[in-house]
Amino acid sequence: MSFEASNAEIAYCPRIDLAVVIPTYNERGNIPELVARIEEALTGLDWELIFVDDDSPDETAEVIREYACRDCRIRLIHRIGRRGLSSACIEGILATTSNYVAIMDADMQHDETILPRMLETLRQDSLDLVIGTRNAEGGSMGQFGQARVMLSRMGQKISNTVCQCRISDPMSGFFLFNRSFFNEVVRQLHGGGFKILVDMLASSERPVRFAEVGYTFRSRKHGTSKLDVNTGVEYLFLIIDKLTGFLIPIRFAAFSLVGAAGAATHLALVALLMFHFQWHFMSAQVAATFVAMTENFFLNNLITWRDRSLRGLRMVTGLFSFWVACSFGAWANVVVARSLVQSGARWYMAGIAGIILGSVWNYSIANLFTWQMPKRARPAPPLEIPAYDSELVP
Ligand SMILES: Nc1nc2c(ncn2[C@@H]2O[C@H](COP(=O)(O)OP(=O)(O)OP(=O)(O)O)[C@@H](O)[C@H]2O)c(=O)[nH]1
Ligand SMILES: [Mg+2]
Repeated sequence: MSFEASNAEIAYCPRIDLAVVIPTYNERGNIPELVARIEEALTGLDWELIFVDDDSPDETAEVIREYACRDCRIRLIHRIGRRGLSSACIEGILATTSNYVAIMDADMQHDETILPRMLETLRQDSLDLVIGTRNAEGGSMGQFGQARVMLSRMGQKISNTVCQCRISDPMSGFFLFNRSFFNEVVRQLHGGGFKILVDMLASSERPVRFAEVGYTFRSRKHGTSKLDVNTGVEYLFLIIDKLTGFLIPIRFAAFSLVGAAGAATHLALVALLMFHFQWHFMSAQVAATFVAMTENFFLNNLITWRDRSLRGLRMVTGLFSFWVACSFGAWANVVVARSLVQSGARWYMAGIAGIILGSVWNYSIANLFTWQMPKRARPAPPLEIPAYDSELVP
């Protein structure tokens, strides 16, 4: 069948003025009001709303699916075995055909009523990006606590090291952009963490044409914030990634740094046990190995695999599997180093080869087994979906 013929069979394909991509994780309480607010704010425009949910335990996806069944402008991308705000946004953006795309949060902190103005500004001035800002004229941090304001300012200063332009609110998660700009940067995106705007700005190879529209940041309506220590670590990883230009795989770099900390602990402990407590070398070595492996497990749980962090019973089983994996790694390290020395290699080259092999082994096994993505089994509470009375819904 020719392309023309198959084209002719497509009877109607509505033009979309604006796609709004909303990442969600445990936001079921916010969905009904959010949908109603966006529908009201975008009256007169042809829009679509794309939710990207990471299999929220509170079954946010089921609530969204109910809306999507009743209104074809509402769509759901339900990701299983994946986590991450930025990667969810990227997937949502790639799923729409709209030339103009907005990103906003589900918790109603972003003021949806400025979306039409943002779109108009972008179109009129042929810009790449329009950012909803809390730090310029017409904007405010609202009820945001002092500590969070300081944190946001710090993040803003750090972002200046990688961004191509000076914007007043790079920490904003509320912005609207032209698809052609996204296409330019998409292959350079880091894609991890929370700060997709910084990622996009830092990935551009030319100065970005942007404008800012002020708004007052509101308080979260329902649910809880997903911001935690990990978010800060992920932000630093994004910055390092942008500064080093993808040279280092971030998770492996974190694993290696944790490993280096473990090696330091190991050596210090062996010295302490031998020279202060008069232990025999082998006993000191065994004790120090277990302490270092345990320290590494907890640091990796906190930093390296922060997105799959183990808790409760899974933490205990994870620790055992990590011990087993690392014991094999240590064994492989010694065997390889010994056979290299026996075949004439210098001791330090053999040592380095053993360490590399052991580390890659430990990393792979930990990634595959200890911190594998969990399967969700917990049933969510029953759904209570309010009536949806859009005039436009058939
Ligand atoms: N799909 C997906 N969405 C996420 C993930 N983490 C957070 N989100 C969503 O991203 C948006 C922003 O998350 P928030 O927890 O509100 O973070 P924040 O706005 O930076 O922080 P607060 O000011 O404390 O609310 C919300 O809509 C979350 O539901 C994730 O791992 N996957
Ligand atoms: Mg929020």
